[in-house]
Amino acid sequence: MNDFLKHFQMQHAAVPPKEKITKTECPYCSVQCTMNLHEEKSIRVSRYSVSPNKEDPVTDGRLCVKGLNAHTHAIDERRLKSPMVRENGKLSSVSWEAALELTRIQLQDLQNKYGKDSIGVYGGGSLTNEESYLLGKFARVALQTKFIDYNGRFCMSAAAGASNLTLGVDRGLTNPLSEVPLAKCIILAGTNIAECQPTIMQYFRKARQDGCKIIVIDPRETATCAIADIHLKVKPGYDAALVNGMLKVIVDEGYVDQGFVEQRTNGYTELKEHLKQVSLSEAAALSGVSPQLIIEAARMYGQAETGMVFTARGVEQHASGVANVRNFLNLVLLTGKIGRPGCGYGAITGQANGQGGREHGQKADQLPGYRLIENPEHRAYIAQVWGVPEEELPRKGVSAYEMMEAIDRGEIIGLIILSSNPVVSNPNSHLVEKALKKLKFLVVIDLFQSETSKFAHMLLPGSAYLEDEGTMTQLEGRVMVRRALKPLPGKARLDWRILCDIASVLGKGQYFQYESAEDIFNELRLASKGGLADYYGMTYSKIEEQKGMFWPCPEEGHTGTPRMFEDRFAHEDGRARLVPIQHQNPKEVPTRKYPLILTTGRVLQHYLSGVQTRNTPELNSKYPEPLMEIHPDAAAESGLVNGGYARVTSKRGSIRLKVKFSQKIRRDTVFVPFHWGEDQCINRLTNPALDPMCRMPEFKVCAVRVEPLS
Ligand SMILES: Nc1nc2c(c(=O)[nH]1)N[C@H]1C(S)=C(S)[C@@H](COP(=O)(O)OP(=O)(O)OC[C@H]3O[C@@H](n4cnc5c(=O)[nH]c(N)nc54)[C@H](O)[C@@H]3O)O[C@H]1N2
Ligand SMILES: Nc1nc2c(c(=O)[nH]1)N[C@H]1C(S)=C(S)[C@@H](COP(=O)(O)OP(=O)(O)OC[C@H]3O[C@@H](n4cnc5c(=O)[nH]c(N)nc54)[C@H](O)[C@@H]3O)O[C@H]1N2
Ligand code: SF4
Ligand SMILES: [Mo]
Repeated sequence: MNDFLKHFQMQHAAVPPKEKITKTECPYCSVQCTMNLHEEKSIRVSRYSVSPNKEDPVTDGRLCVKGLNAHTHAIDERRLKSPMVRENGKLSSVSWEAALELTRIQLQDLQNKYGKDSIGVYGGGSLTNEESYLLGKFARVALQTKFIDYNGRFCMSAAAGASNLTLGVDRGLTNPLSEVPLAKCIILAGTNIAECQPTIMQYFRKARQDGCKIIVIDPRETATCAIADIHLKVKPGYDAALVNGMLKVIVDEGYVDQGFVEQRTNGYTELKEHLKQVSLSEAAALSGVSPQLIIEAARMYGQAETGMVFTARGVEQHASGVANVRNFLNLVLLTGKIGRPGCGYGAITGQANGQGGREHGQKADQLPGYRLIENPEHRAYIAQVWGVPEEELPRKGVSAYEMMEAIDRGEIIGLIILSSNPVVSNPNSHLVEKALKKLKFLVVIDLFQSETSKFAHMLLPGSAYLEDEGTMTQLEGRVMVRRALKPLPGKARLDWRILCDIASVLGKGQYFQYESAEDIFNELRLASKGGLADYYGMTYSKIEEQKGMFWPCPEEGHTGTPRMFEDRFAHEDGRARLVPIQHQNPKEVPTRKYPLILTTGRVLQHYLSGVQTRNTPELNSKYPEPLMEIHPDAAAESGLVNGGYARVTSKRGSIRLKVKFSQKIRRDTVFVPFHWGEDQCINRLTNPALDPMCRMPEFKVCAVRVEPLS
């Protein structure tokens, strides 16, 4: 060994790498697990790893495999590090000044020629509350366009619609998770918690240990079924029919909480009349669940002293999504199981900030704090907070997929996408690709190149969770502060700064003067004041002290609202609405040509459109391509072999998928996860039929045919 090397090694031995430990929150699902990020700094490189945070208020330090690897994508070398502009089909790096100047020219030119509404804005549920709020303000004030919507339209809109109609307000869980173990019967409908919110399974396991009965409703025997006492293997699209059967048993066998129904609800007479027409045998025939099991499940829930009902996308992502959820809420209300410990409802929120992202104005019809853009008082209040004339605020626009249709028709000509990958996540993605190609100006603000950025004229490098500070509202309605831990890579900028920068070149800078995310939060507090989702009483320091605060929190001295609806519902008369739900068939049912039902969803290792998790080797290696789950009997009929490939075809398209036999799925149904793009994108096949009220697409049912491929 030469002297230099010896010297070098001794130096190294003398200076052990320095470790810095900081707290952050997972960027993926709605549980928002907190964790410790370890940075080991040696001379040239930093090494990062993650350890559980035992002081987490919800998970006692549990993390799932996605959380354990979440930092990998954020520190990846392939992150976007400079603005890029497409010239002659190729993206090349430009300075921020050039990118912003080009953006100004393009946006002003299009708006001068085609009107303010020729530009659309499309957001996402991974954004902080501050950014979701700012994006809404950016569309209405900087661009003055009515066209803004976001990916949460595909996620929470049906549950939100149902909760608003029935309860008067939409907050994902009406009770904190800590009350789950107090429930004596729990219904989990279309929610696969074991794979999608794994770190909260402990609450359900604890409930079960304490004697709670658990009913799972899902066309597949999922990992969540491991805790089920009863599994109702419902036919996709037939939940409302199944619940009508359960409601009938509850009324006929006397499990109705008469006092609660009289004092706290409207509509019982109409519901009772409607249930007279329902026959148990028809409910069973439609839903594919035997009458005995329907009766057993209804008795289990009806007789329990306390109970909770949870729904997620399995029930909600249908053209009848609002009606489906309202029928589950009928169950909750008829039995008086809400507003007390261990009694409540929960729509299990999906994205990191799926809850906050739907409250502060990135939805087409909405202003901050759940205010409505068509309500004159709401408009006047927000116009005053923003310092603009009320008449200048645009009216309501259209939902996410309808924006794609408007682009296809040539009504929207320029689009800014912040934190979403619509080419993979919209239904009927052929139309989306066709539409995006027609845009004269598409700006994508992302961390990586994506299936959507292929169509971008300009690609701007945004911020990942480790760099971006702000608040996130997790599934319980608990607002948390996430601190920034790392500098941005290269020339990337904070997402909210990018919006302020664009506003500034458009001459609207005076409305977007913020020094920090906290500044934006303080404006959001005021904008939400007096609204249903009221954050006025929260501050960063109070939130941190209390380890999160539940909204509504209307005054400065207020400590937040963990349990909702103890005395009254949010409708003006304080009462919840019972409502008769007529079962409706899915918009597409199997035929001779398309004999199977396709349903879609998630797997543990991947997240949404997959851009982040497919770029994480530890996750991608465990589940590298989409698998089509099919029952061996159905597969045999079509000549498919396990591990072989199949062509899967719907009316809208056809893709090639690897086949995975599963005894756990219904014989009439195949399941495909949606985390992949291009030739593996299952949304090339899905049906864009929309719910008439909330505009949720029917991701969970369409008709397909499967054929073997060599
Ligand atoms: N690993 C992982 N976790 C995630 C995500 C992710 O991408 N990956 N995404 C996050 C987001 S944004 C969301 S929205 C949530 C989603 O969380 P979930 O809604 O739990 O996830 P999905 O897999 O879409 O659907 C849940 C279940 O619905 C069932 N299902 C299908 N059709 C029907 C039906 O007609 N009726 C009933 N009752 N069930 C049906 C499916 O078999 C599936 O098991 O997960 C969050 N967590
Ligand atoms: N068939 C089918 N389709 C579905 C569903 C289904 O169950 N079945 N589920 C629907 C649901 S519930 C959802 S939520 C949608 C989600 O659909 P998408 O919004 O398309 O999903 P994401 O993968 O979250 O897209 C996020 C994009 O933004 C980037 N990104 C992530 N974080 C940040 C950030 O902080 N800043 C910036 N600038 N960029 C960021 C990522 O790299 C990625 O490219 O998909 C829907 N589509
Ligand atoms: S459960 Fe959700 S928030 Fe927690 S580590 Fe896993 S993906 Fe992240
Ligand atoms: Mo979602």
